[in-house]
Amino acid sequence: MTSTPGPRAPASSKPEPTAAAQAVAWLHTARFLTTAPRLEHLPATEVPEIAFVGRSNAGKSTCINTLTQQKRLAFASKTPGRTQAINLFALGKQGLTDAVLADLPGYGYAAVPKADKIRWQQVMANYLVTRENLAGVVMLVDPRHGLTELDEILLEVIRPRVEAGMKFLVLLTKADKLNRAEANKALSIARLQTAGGEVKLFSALKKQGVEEASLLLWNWAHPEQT
Ligand SMILES: Nc1nc2c(ncn2[C@@H]2O[C@H](COP(=O)(O)OP(=O)(O)OP(=O)(O)O)[C@@H](O)[C@H]2O)c(=O)[nH]1
Ligand SMILES: [Mg+2]
Repeated sequence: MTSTPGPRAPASSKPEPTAAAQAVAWLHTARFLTTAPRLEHLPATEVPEIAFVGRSNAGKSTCINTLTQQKRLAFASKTPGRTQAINLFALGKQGLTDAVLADLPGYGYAAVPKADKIRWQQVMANYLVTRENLAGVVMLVDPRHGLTELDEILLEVIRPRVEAGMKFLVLLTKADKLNRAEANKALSIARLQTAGGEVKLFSALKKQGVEEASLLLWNWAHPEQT
């Protein structure tokens, strides 16, 4: 991203940290806020909220841990379906919350009973349609699986909000498992499938895409300063 300036450096005689470095430092302030088994248990928030959505096991919780540089803020696991509630994390320096990250349960995990699956799809859809302060959605896709049917449904659910100005980013996760040709192919297919939306490669293992994603999130949460 070269077009949108990032966080402003504080006035000081020290060399100014880059916008990306400040965005990364801002994400590191993340702390657990609350967990809600159902939508109606989620507290209303006053600040911009950024939700991480995607198929079960896509790497949402790992992505949050990587972006916030914390090992176990969000629960990541080899077992799909690990995140079963909506978990909120507060962001902001000096204990002042200026944004919230939401780790949502993954969808599409085969072993989940059908009734639970449908319930969760409804919770997700409700959240994405009704959550008032939702400023942006990060959709995580494992490019080795491509977009699943549920990803497509979710895209349709959020399309009106994206058209109304909500921010949207697709992260192709586990990019460390792709070679360069596969990565380029995955990028172009995802760009087509998301109608030209913003798509980036991400690897928690190699810390690929961390600065870019951090800057975007900072900009989403501070539109008045960008
Ligand atoms: N190689 C590699 N593995 C990753 C990466 N990100 C996540 N994983 C692995 O993928 C598995 C699932 O990661 P999670 O972060 O728990 O996935 P999730 O999307 O939160 O899953 P649910 O909570 O079930 O929806 C774990 O074994 C992670 O270690 C990555 O960038 N590279
Ligand atoms: Mg998770």
